[in-house]
Amino acid sequence: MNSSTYDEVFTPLSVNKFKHRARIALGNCPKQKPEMAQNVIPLQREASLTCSVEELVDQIIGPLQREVANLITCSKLKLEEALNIRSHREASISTCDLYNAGLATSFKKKQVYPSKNLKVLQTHHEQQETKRIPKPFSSTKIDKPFDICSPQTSEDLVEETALVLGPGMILLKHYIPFLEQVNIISKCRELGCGPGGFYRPGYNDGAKLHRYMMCLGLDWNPQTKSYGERRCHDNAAPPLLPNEFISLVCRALDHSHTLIERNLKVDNVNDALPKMSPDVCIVNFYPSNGRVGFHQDRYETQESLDKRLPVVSFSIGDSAEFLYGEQRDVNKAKSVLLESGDVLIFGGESRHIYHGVKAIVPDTAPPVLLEKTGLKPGRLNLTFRKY
Ligand SMILES: O=C(O)CCC(=O)C(=O)O
Repeated sequence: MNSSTYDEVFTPLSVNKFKHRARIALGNCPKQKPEMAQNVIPLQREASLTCSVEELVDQIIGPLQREVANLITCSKLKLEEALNIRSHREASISTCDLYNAGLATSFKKKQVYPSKNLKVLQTHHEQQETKRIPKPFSSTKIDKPFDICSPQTSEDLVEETALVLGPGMILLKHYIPFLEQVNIISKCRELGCGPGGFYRPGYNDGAKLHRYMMCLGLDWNPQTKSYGERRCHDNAAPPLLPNEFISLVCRALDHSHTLIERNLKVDNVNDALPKMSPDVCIVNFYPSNGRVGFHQDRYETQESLDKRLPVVSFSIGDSAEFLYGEQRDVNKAKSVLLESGDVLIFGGESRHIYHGVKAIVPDTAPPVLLEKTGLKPGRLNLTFRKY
């Protein structure tokens, strides 16, 4: 046996320990508990009777050595792949990437993937453990260490990415951290249950919108398509826009600027996507059958529209099928799924895109979010603008 290759990777079990285990496998160890003997595979027990303990040890180490050598090659390739992907993104490699790439970050931990031959030497307890260890060649992914807590942040659940849907139109996937989603829901609930809170807008002909609505900053009247200081139906003043909402919008815009500067060749990032600090927000709650027709947002002040200041939209809860397009014809619209934690931004050249929510996808909200907040089935949307 070539022990140097083997020693580079992990400390081998001592021959004595192997001998001890081999005796257990052969069923002749006086200390062996009866239930352990039941786990010995009969075929291997017979085979092992025909050779010495030392030969048995060699039979075990040989395949193990090959597997370890394969594991190192496989891990190196995966690490290179991970580094390449990351260098394209100009970001540093994370623990998560290393795990996804199939390589544990802690090289101190020696992980052994037992070969089939080793199974015969395992105690009952070890066999149970082995069942949970992924085999390196059946999957490229190595499990993360066990987390004793449930995922508490959106980063734990999903990876944050960004999509450019058009000029000045960016979708920040899973951007809002879990705890901020929780805070947004609880703030919207608090405001929504007070004066100027959620109601279901209707038209003079009796038709009702397919969503509940609350305005912040200024009231938006869907029937007259105009902003005002007070709501027509109950004269309530809309609640003020909470500072934490404004900060999150500004953060998302700053982040988008950085992404545009790094990844897109634009002469002036401020032209591509002008920055703004919102002063109005429409909070929509879509039940499972909620929707909003294909429309343009063009009722803010002329200054805001001329500057093509962006619309920033947060999605929380169930996912939505969002349609958007340059033309009024909904049949020519593109579709994108907006999930909990997503931030959609459209400003600059995309400020006047047509858009709408075709459908809510039921039961797609993260269960932990529902458990934590008690949010009803449906989707919460906050759409921010500069009036
Ligand atoms: O819910 C959405 O994502 C869109 C809302 C919207 O278009 C609006 O409030 O004008």
